Amino acid sequence: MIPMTIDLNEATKDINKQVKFAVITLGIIVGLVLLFLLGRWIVKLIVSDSSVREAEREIIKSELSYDKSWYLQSADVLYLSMKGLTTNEPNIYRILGQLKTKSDWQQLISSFGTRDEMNLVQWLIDDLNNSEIAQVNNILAPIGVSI
Ligand SMILES: [Ca+2]
Repeated sequence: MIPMTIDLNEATKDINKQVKFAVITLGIIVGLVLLFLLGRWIVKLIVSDSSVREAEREIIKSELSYDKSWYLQSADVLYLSMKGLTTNEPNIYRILGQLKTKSDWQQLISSFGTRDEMNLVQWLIDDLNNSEIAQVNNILAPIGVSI
């Protein structure tokens, strides 16, 4: 038998169920995306921080060519040179060219720390193209490091 009237209560319940289902599904999808982004951010931070700490451990204080403020100031200049759409490559080459020892490089990495979830090496690789990275490696070669 085909019912001749529609039970409005039942129809409303059905729509409510569908809306509820859609909201829950959407909630789960948004939750998973947020979890993925959070996870990626945490992994990035851990990777960045562990290499900064590794650099810190290897610093030989007697092989530092400048006082602490120089590294901090240079780290700030490097950050400002890379941050944003454009990049000031001459600034980068000039500062890296002033490093005289491997400890200078490690102290610079330490002073730079993690900025926007990336350490100095990650920033350089992220910001420079291949020929600029090659140029940086040429500059760093005499002190025995590369990016
Ligand atoms: Ca940039």
